[in-house]
Amino acid sequence: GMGLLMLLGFWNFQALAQQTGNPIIQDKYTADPAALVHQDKVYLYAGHDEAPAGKEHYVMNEWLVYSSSDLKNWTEHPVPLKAKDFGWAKGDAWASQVIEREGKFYWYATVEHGSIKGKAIGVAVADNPLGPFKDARGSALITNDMTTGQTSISWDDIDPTVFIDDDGQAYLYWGNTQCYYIKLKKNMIEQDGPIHTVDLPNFTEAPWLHKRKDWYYLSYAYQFPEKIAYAMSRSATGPWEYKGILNEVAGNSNTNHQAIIDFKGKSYFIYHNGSIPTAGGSYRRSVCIEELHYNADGTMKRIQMTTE
Ligand code: FUB
Repeated sequence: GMGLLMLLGFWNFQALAQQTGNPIIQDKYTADPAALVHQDKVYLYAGHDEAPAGKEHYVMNEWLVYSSSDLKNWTEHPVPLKAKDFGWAKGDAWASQVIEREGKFYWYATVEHGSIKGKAIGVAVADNPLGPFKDARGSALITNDMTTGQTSISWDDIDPTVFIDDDGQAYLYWGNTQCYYIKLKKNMIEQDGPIHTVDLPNFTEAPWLHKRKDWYYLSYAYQFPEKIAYAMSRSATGPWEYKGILNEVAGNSNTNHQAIIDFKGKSYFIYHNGSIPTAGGSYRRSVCIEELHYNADGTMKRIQMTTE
């Protein structure tokens, strides 16, 4: 009797572990997830944390791409983009996001600029979600010089999130300490109009813009160590109403960085933590996925993390 019960309990546990499978990538350290749903698959783009155990700073030279049709089994594909594929960049494959427009895939990515002090945002393009991606402009889309005066830091031009509204207008939000946004031209590689600033409580970095039903959501890394908080609006440009914390500090990592998607009738929150033993941590992070639930009023329920 008891033995059988324990065995059943063990099986249940195994099934759960397989189902959630966090962290979803365990043979490499992955950070700053961005996800794209395209033709019944999810494409996961992540920075590759390459810092050896004991090195407490970022070593990130390239991004990785994975695909899945069930969010359980992930296939890794060849390295789709490296920081130095932007000829004007010095390195640092920080946070990024990929979006499709008219059969082309545009990848907005943070890198360290080679000649303008500080971080910058480039855009690469491919004709399929796996790449290979190529620099679409030959120059940065956003550089530190363009936002000087807004903040005194050289790393405020990081963490792009891109979104195309129902009317076809594309927006790029980004920032560290200060959140910014611009409109993009239809070609997706040029700025259309001025840089705007957005003020959000305790904004650190990692904005992610998404829409569901009639609500726009701007989620972001909040304070440091980072929680994920969010605001809602009836438009892609605000005004934004702060709604609270969506996810707590994720185990053993100072940063947290989210992607939010709908896939096959469910919603998901994709993020990173530092949970891989024994070297995992702030500079050796791992991507995880949780189901996300919305309330009837459009607000999002707090994420229940299945690993720490
Ligand atoms: O991974 C490098 C930087 O750390 C990202 O750009 C930020 O969002 C934070 O995760």
